[in-house]
Amino acid sequence: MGGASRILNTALRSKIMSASEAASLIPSGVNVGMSGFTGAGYPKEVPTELAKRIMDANLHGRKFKIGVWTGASTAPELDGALAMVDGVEMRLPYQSDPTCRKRINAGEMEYIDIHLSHVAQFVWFGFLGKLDVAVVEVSGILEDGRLIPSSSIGNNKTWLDQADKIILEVNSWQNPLLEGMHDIYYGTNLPPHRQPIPLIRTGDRIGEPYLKIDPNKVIAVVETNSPDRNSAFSAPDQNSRKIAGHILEFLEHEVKKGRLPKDLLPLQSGVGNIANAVLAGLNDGPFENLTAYTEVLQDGMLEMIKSGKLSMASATAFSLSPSALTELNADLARFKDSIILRPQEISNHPEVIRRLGVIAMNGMIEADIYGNVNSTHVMGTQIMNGIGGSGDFARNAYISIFMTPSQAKGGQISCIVPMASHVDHTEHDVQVLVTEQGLADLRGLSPKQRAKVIIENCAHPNFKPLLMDYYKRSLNLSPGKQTPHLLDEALSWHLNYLRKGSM
Ligand code: 0RQ
Repeated sequence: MGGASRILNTALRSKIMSASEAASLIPSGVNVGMSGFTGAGYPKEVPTELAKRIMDANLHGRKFKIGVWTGASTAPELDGALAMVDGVEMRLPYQSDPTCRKRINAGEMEYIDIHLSHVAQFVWFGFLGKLDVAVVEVSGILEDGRLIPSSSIGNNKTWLDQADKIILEVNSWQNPLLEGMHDIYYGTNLPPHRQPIPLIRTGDRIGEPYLKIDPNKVIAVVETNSPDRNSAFSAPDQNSRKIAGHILEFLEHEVKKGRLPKDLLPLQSGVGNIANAVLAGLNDGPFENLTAYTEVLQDGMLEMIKSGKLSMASATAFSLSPSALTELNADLARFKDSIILRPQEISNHPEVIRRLGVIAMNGMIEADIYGNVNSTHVMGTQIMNGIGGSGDFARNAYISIFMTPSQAKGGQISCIVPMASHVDHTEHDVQVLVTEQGLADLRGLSPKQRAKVIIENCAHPNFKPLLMDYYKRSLNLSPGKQTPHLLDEALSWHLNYLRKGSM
């Protein structure tokens, strides 16, 4: 399988063992920091072997659970396998796995939804308890023991530094040309000794291409040869294309007004089909020489690098469909100079995002008429994925844009509601809302002015009269006129759907 040639350090070569032997070194009750970010660079075999051990323990009446900390979402071999056997006591900071989601919403798995930029420093501060084991995929080990990172970095630097024990998966499927693409910054001291992050442009390199470890902490090295798993994007539908169109028109308007330069400012784009459609729109649009300072590099950005529209993309992970991944790997030398992968505390660093003036574009579940955004909870109580990096970017962006189709579940649910059933991004962090119906520019508007623009521009015609009626009656009857609400009605808006049994 050719993996051996990727482990050039003799001491670490002597620790090669099977995934099942390595998994047997992870006891119940520990916190495990795993690599993995949006389906890239996660360990492929040790978690699956661990899941088998957990199932075996369960069959013998023994409880076996661990804490699972990652960069962000992973894949069926990690989140899916461990959730299936009910092996996760506590999950953080982001997931998007259906089995995991089911367990969390059934109350069978604890989950902490954390801003992605917070995770590493919370671990360094000691806020989350002890990290016992790191299980990290790398694409190679140098003679001197330094590690060539894989297709995501996420929190790997922190896991390797903070864990007592390290298990490495060396995946020979990963393209050897990844070497040199990473920029690992080792300068994040703890307060009160923090220094400014010396990153001024998206393409700046401020660290080194390799991860450093204490080789004595390594308890196992496992050779693997398996692909990253990501699902394909669906072709942009009519709604996504309309949303993309509104955003492009807005950006052109901002350039005309002199509020954005002709080559815009660094782009951040969330995950999902709408985000990808916006990138496709930008690829066909008038803007040249664009850059991205984002956390995931998805298909749309790869297309933009190919076409020459995007000259530099900084991220912490790839999030590519299988066909885009094949294309990237076939031609990595060509893409290499335009891509930098960084630890997620740098890709999502508030200081850097604010300095660069990032244009943030993220999906949402619902927004209320005053501009509060729910990115995470369906009907207020059921987690979808998590806040991910959306808060890191929204709070600190030059312009923060949130987008969604105006309706969900075949038109049964309005994504514009009187009062958001859960708030991830407050009215203070949201400058623009977009649906296929139109765009609401909320800058400089008071809550009452925002309500009119949001209902008028973004709500679906099927819900517009209901929302306008709610707003007008609130204006008359609400005790406070700053952000008028009829609290009992606001709550029953969601309850009505729940009662109908449509959720
Ligand atoms: O569920 O597939 O079961 O029908 O939510 O909705 O419309 O496919 O949209 O894929 O863009 O996801 C907010 C979840 C949107 C995503 C969210 C249901 C809908 C469907 C998905 P079904 P769509 P998207 C960088 C930034 C937080 C993290 C983030 C997300 C499913 O964008 O996770 O931004 N964001 N990270 O039917 C009930 C509503 C609904 C609803 C949608 N109002 N009520 N259900 N749905 N609206 C990346 C990272 O941080 C890693």
